[in-house]
Amino acid sequence: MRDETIPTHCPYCALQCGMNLRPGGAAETVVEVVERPDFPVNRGALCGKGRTSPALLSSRVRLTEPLIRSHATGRLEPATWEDALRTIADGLRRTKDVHGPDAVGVFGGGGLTNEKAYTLGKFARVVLGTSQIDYNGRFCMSSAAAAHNKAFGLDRGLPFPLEDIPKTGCVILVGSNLAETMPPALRFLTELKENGGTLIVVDPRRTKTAEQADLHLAPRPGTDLALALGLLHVIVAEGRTDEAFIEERTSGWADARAAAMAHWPELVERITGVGVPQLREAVRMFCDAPTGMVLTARGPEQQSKGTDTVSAWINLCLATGRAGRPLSGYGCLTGQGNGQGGREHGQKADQLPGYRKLDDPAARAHVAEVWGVDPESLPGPGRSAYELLDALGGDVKSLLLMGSNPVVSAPRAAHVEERLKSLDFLAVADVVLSETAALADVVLPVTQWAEETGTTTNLEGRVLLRRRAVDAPPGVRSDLQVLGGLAGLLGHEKGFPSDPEEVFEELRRASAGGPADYSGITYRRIAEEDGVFWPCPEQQEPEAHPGTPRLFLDRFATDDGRARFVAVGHRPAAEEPDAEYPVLLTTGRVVAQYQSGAQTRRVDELNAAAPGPFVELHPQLAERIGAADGDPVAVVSRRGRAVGPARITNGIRPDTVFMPFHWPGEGRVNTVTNPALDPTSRMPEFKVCAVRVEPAA
Ligand SMILES: Nc1nc2c(c(=O)[nH]1)N[C@H]1C(S)=C(S)[C@@H](COP(=O)(O)OP(=O)(O)OC[C@H]3O[C@@H](n4cnc5c(=O)[nH]c(N)nc54)[C@H](O)[C@@H]3O)O[C@H]1N2
Ligand SMILES: Nc1nc2c(c(=O)[nH]1)N[C@H]1C(S)=C(S)[C@@H](COP(=O)(O)OP(=O)(O)OC[C@H]3O[C@@H](n4cnc5c(=O)[nH]c(N)nc54)[C@H](O)[C@@H]3O)O[C@H]1N2
Ligand code: SF4
Ligand SMILES: [Mo]
Repeated sequence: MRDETIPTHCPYCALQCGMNLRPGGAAETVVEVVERPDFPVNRGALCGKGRTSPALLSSRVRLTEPLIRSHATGRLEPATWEDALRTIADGLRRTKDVHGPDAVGVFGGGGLTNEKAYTLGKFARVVLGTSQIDYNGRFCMSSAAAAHNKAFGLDRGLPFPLEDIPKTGCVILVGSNLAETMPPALRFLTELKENGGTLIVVDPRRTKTAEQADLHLAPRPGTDLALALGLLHVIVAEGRTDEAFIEERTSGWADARAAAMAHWPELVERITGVGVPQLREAVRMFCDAPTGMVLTARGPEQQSKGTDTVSAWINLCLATGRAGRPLSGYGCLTGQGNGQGGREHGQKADQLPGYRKLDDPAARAHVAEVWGVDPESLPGPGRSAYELLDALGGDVKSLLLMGSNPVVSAPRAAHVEERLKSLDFLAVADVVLSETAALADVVLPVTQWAEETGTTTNLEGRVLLRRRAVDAPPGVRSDLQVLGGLAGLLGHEKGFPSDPEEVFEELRRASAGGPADYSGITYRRIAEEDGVFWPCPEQQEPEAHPGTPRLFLDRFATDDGRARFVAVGHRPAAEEPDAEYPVLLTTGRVVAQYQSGAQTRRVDELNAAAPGPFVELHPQLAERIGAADGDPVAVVSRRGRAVGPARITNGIRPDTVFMPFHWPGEGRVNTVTNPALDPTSRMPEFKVCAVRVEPAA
């Protein structure tokens, strides 16, 4: 252990708050977190998860030795690294020999560093030769990514730094509860209002975030597309479009306009439940301000029409000239620690590093050269995350999983659990024995953020350096060591270094010239500059490229430089309420738990704050089913049932119930959710399905 204070970033969400780590601290942790006020994103502030993150470094709660499932007992038993890696290599090779390379699957995560995501994608394509790789980011921001690419020719979550938000005139925040999901970012909204700006929040629930709004619109879950189209209709009808901007900077307006004009405010009121006066008020607020932003998060995106929904919100920005200009634009608030970088460097089914397309011959040639392989040897695009999980035990027989816990977090989770159990072979690398790791044939204990160095790219597109601050416990290895070890056993001695900086240097070359160009970024620059925004192509000294905090100010990243309107029309959710399942279920998060809870459920302070699931429902619905506050309530869909205590509140629509998804067992809401997929992004419909709500006697 070193004794200086080491600047680094939080292991959890996409805000990637800066923190300092100092050796020592509470008895059960090896480091303590100290404020890092100089980092501009959070200026020292941390939520409870970041503050308590060192608790997970303690060996009391984590895995510290490899485990192999014993044939004799059926249980996971401690094993040596040598045996564990050999068992995995044998398992994957056997599947490949008997059933071909595409029978081996790989599943990654948006929490993995850039170096890990890059190496995992390379490992799948080069060592295994499989097309069957995807990751949990598909469940997260894929709809926004798809809409970004369509409209702007480039997908970076935010086209501007967070510090621009307080300076704009009006923000429409759609389906983001950032007061709970990124608490230090709430400051940007508070400052917006202090500066005289206005805030509109769109959420079926009156969340802590919605409480901050000047105007709260509470649509029925799954109707954001109609809402955005209705607003655009009013904008056109009231003559509030920016014709000069449309003419100079965009294409496709005529069709998008015609599509929006079919969505009369009265029709939109019927679909969404948001009144016409509120629609007009929202348009007035947004268009009266000289500048404006629309920010979306999982609410409108995790729908079977998430891509079209985001396109509709982008259309609204383009039609009003709120894009491609200072202090205006559309942005998506990406979620996971490396939700941005994790979607750029090749763990996605259709992707090569640098956000290149796997089916683009020039991209294949470039990356194949960096990898020293024949472009012909690279497989084509594979299945999306849910489709891959659904195929387990079918034509995908073995799986290597790193950085996700789908038993809790995947839609239709009981089915996914059963698919995982039907595999010939499952290997999981994790820091804890997650519900998914507990099903594995081999479990590998890996190092954590404070024990390893690596880069992440936060929701602003800012590439950051997490630094190693402490030694890992003996018995634990890094994900890069794991992949390098397996590659060696599978005949690839070279090309899989375990030193993160060495991997990053290769990633720079692989990304050079691609949409997400990191070639001008080095560990040293990141350290000196509070992070570097991509794209940052390599240029000759002394004029290094400064990085790109703000995108699209001169031109969009399309071939002709114009942003593209996409003509979209409303359609219902994949599953609408009926007599048998009359209520809408939506799902999301609470402040003290993270994702599947694999990590945060092991931290005492967080567990005390959020000990278990609950069912949020309106007093009218509670009365109709005869439930009092705290009574166990069952939420039942065509896929299964989840139970939690009733939490009765006026802050939710009477036709909707809400459950957070952080827990396994009978409170696992993903037993209930609908895996209906968006046709473009293949995002599952986590945010709306039809359910019955009843006392769980
Ligand atoms: N505490 C905590 N913070 C986290 C995470 C966590 O698990 N816990 N996860 C991180 C990750 S990976 C992500 S992706 C982000 C997610 O961050 P958010 O998107 O803020 O989180 P959610 O709670 O999933 O959804 C946001 C809101 O969408 C609303 N909503 C539900 N249905 C609809 C709908 O149909 N339309 C609209 N407009 N809104 C709807 C919900 O009521 C909810 O308040 O958070 C990140 N931060
Ligand atoms: N109903 C419903 N379901 C949802 C959502 C929702 O809103 N509603 N949101 C979806 C979204 S946006 C997301 S992002 C997913 C997230 O859901 P998951 O993919 O399950 O995400 P985590 O719980 O973060 O799982 C990460 C796992 O990897 C481990 N881990 C952490 N860091 C590392 C590392 O560096 N290496 C390795 N090998 N392991 C590591 C953790 O211990 C944990 O077990 O859930 C989705 N599921
Ligand atoms: S807001 Fe996100 S990055 Fe910041 S401390 Fe909390 S979990 Fe960590
Ligand atoms: Mo996410």
